[in-house]
Amino acid sequence: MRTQVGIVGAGPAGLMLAHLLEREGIECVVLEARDRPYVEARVRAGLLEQNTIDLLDEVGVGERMHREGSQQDGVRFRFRGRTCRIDVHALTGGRRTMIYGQQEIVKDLIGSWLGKGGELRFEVSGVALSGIDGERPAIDFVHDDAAMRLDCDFVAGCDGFHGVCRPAIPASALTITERPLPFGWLGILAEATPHTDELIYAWHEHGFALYSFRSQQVSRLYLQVPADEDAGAWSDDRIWSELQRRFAAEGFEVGEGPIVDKGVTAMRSFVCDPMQHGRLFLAGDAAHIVPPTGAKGLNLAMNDVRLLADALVRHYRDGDATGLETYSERALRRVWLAQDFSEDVIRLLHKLEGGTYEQATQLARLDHMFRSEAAQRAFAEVYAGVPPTFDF
Ligand code: FAS
Ligand code: PHB
Repeated sequence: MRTQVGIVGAGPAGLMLAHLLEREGIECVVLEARDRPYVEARVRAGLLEQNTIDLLDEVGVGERMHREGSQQDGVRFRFRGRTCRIDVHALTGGRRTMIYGQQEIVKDLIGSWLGKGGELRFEVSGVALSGIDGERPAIDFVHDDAAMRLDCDFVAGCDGFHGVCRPAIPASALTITERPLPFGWLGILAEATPHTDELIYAWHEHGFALYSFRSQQVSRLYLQVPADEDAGAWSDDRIWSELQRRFAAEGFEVGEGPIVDKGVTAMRSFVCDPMQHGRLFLAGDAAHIVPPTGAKGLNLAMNDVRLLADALVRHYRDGDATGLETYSERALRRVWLAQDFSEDVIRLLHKLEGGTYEQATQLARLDHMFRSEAAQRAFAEVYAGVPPTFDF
């Protein structure tokens, strides 16, 4: 097979890149290791920045998001029975966020891509890259028991953290920065009516908690737990009583219901620099992992492919290589800002060492956030996603 851009991975990054290239007349083929039902059922992110909302609209797959998603004009902090609401919409000149499950985005992008006759091979195996240092990279893979080769001009490594693309780059060519974090999140999906219409980030002596949701019938909640915690050690009753404790406030109760999914997500930060080697360009989790504390993982993946698509268009349309040459540096600028923001939410709301000094400084910052419009504006700007002009 032959194409212009070979895309490995049909997650949010790979599928969005395919749409952005196709609309500019650039050919591409997407190769995915898993089957369609699996990738469309994988529960992950849920909070979309304004930039991601705009990108989904731009490529024409935003309709169901606006119909079924929950537009968020603000976000709330809960601590010691007090609630501080940050009016993100007002403080950012009209930008906002959206609650819409990542698996729904993947469903919309796959449906749209196949609907327009886009090339997407599910259940490929043995993916191996060659020639990425030269002008004619190729991707070897097996599909339907047949060995195949995809010749291309560029390879987009959108195959996530455990993919094969980043490891295809010689370790000596990369600087890897990694920081494991000393806690995890116990996340649940419950058939329970959410008792909030905006996200609540909670500070509690016992540790952090997050109240999110997926619809008026489905709640998504998280509890800070030790990194090696076994989700099996948490009965449903224990989960609900701990959530009630951490969100406690006058006249407020967490809405309970059958828990349909629960699991512990380990937390770490990981950055691979550069995000490019020869004709191989990495995007999304293939190049970086941010702890979900700032809800930036999915949004960074979308941002990477927006920059990469723009760079590839300038290459093919204008013969201008500057976009490709500066892609990694520009993408990493936003990656590091997201790392800092995610770390900030950890420092502000998570129990690390514990003890008086940590608690008192956290509560002082929360109290200041409560009283200072400047502090709220600074948080709101990055929370909603700094505008795309930041990347140029
Ligand atoms: P993905 O991992 O989504 O997609 C990569 C694709 O490549 C997968 O479909 C995989 O099957 C495929 N692939 C892998 N190896 C391959 C191979 N050899 N050949 C072919 N295909 C291959 N982010 C947030 O912003 N907010 C959150 O709340 C949040 N929660 C999360 C919860 C969990 C449990 C996890 C794991 C992540 C969470 N994230 C969250 C981060 C998450 O959303 C990622 O940032 C996002 O999935 C990144 O998208 P991609 O880079 O497309 O990678
Ligand atoms: C979610 O809705 O799953 C979610 C929202 C915000 C986060 C993390 C997860 O920071």
